[in-house]
Amino acid sequence: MRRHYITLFILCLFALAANAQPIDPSATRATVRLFESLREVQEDHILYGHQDALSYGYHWNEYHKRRSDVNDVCGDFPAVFGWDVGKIGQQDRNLDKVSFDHMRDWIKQVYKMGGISTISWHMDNPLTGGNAWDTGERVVASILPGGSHHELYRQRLDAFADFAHSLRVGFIFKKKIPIIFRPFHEHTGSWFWWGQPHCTPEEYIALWRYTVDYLREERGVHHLLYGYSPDVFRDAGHYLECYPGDDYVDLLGLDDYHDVGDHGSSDELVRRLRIVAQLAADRGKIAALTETGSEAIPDESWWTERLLYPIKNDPIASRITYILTWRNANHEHDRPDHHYGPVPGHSCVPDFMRFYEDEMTWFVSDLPGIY
Ligand code: BMA
Repeated sequence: MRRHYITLFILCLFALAANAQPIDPSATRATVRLFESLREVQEDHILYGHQDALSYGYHWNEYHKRRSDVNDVCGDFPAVFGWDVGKIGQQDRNLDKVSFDHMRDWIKQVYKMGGISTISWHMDNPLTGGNAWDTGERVVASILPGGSHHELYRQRLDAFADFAHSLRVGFIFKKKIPIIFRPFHEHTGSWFWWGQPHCTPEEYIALWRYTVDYLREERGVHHLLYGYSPDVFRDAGHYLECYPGDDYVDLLGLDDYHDVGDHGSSDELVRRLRIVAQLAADRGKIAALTETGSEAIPDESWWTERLLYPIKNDPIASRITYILTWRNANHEHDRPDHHYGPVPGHSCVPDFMRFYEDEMTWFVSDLPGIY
């Protein structure tokens, strides 16, 4: 008898998981397909992603339609491409000088290649006019409905909604390009104005829910999957402290540079990813390592020994759908070695090739039709 109950319980879990769908009941077909494809991928593969992959690379920033350091190294493109809309609606280039017009073209290019785009937002501080790292004031309360700077926040959301609506392909029947949208990331850290020390969990959750509701209901944006991506956290309770709820999140992420850096341990990365992947599985969501990397990659075996093998060897952590490493800055004066992806000729390339050739990692050419 007991065995029947257990079987029934497992079947119910499968049924629940099979019914998993994006939080937006009006999500476009392609968005639903992306969500489903990512849930299928998680069974056996991990997609590789790179921030600003097409925009510029280490020591180059002239415009190319389809150039990336990753492709220069291994002959394939990432499966996931990260973009950032910091300064949207304020100027025609983002905070890293990427033109929004070019970004739109590249996002279309990614879609045509069969890849996936994800957007983060290093949003300037609406209260002080400083940047995302300007944490001086209690900003979140001021931009919630009724707050002194709510109107300005809405204008920012309008600028983002306009950009999102412009991401479409096709001639007569235009199709919107699905995007994994990852606002207010790394809030368990103290460096951004939306970070945990600068607002209460209630305020953070209210801001998140307002943002989703506004984009969905007021602006009719129905091609986003919403990603929640704290920085390192202690335990499941801490991870969920600012969680906006299952009706507001599609993807449970983790931004973790700490555990893969000089003073971290991959065991801790795996411990945290197990928590994230398990929470996601329980809720019918997707899990991902939404940001990571080792600046300038001094460890020649970083890609496999520090990142891939520890994750791959764990049955729960390996259920994440993608790993995104941060950008390869274009040799900026103040940060000459600010790169997290591979670079031709770099000492990590042989190990990156092992990462690339591993049957678990998927690049864009490995992707089946995901939309
Ligand atoms: C940070 C750094 C900054 C950059 C920001 C947004 O981690 O790479 O130089 O401006 O991300 O891309």
